[in-house]
Amino acid sequence: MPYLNLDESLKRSSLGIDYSTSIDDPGMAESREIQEIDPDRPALTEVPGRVLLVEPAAHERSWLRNELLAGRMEVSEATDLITAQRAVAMFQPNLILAQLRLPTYSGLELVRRLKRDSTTQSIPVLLYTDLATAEERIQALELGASDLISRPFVAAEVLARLRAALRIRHLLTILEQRAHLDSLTGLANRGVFDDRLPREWEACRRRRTALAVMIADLDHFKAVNDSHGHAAGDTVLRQSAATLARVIRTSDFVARYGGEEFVVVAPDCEISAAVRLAERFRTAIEQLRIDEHGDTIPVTTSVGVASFADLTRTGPAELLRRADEALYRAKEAGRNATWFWEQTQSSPAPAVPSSDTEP
Ligand code: GH3
Ligand code: MG
Ligand code: MG
Repeated sequence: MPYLNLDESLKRSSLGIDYSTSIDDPGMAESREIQEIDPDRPALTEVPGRVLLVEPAAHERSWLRNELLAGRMEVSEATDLITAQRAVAMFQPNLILAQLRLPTYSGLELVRRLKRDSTTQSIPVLLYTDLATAEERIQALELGASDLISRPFVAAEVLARLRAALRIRHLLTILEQRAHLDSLTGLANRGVFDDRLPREWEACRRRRTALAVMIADLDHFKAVNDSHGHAAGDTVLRQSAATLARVIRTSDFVARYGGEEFVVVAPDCEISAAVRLAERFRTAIEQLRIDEHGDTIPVTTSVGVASFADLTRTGPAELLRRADEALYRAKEAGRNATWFWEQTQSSPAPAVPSSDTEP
């Protein structure tokens, strides 16, 4: 049965998408990963628990481990803050159950460190101890611990609290991911693009490589809705998005920019490669065959691309403005065309139509 891979989600930080690592590891296409999340499956109680148990006393650890295993949790163990941090990296738990009173550094310090790190901050941490003071309880919650349980407790209560924390984390992950997702096409939405473009700009500026932006706008799309209905229009949008996701490189980022507009951010991409990408998309759209009640809906797109090689002189807004201006010129010149605007050009120019289909 497919289920939410919480480990994968948590690796992507509390926001579900870890932009800092995705820039260095641009093979990540979060829009496609996001679609794998199915909020209705499994029943929330079935989300698998991978618990890191942090307890210095061997007999306590052994008792809790057996109870967790009996509660069908996967368990890894640590005895103090240092071994716990190591285990977090190795085992990648989706829950941590830790004794408040650890040798050298306390459980509070463990919480502080985990919450400071974007790769671990979304892991729920439940602390427990014999007699927590009110001050400790307050501090634990303020640092971001999910709970501070006082002993004596029965194992069933600990398991119930762990499952509750897991359920909340699961729901938060879904909400975080949905907030980044265009629900019609499954692509990243405009908000993600707005965050992503300046980050890719910075990454390419540091590497001294070119950055390209492509904006595509379907031609006469209003007429598609008017002639074939809104549902058929939606199908065209979904298929266009899938086509675009297929023709880009894994290092490129794609989003739905607006109604019938899509945008691609292509790092390390000079103008000639950007134009080839645009032409691959334009020709793939031209060749789409979407049938509606026996009619084939004609679909074409106009595309504007811009690529800057020197990112020290200006900013991402200028790059976007040029891609948009190039798109405008493609529309003005009759549509179903790619126009481009390189940094050194004084105005946009039309691309020679290409039949290159290799990504
Ligand atoms: P142009 O070639 O100049 O781009 O013409 P156009 O008709 O594509 O552009 P216009 O901006 O006039 O119309 C865009 C249309 O896209 C109007 C709007 O109803 C439609 N649209 C926007 N979002 C959606 C959507 O989610 N689903 C559907 N079916 N239509 C949408
Ligand atoms: Mg438009
Ligand atoms: Mg349009």
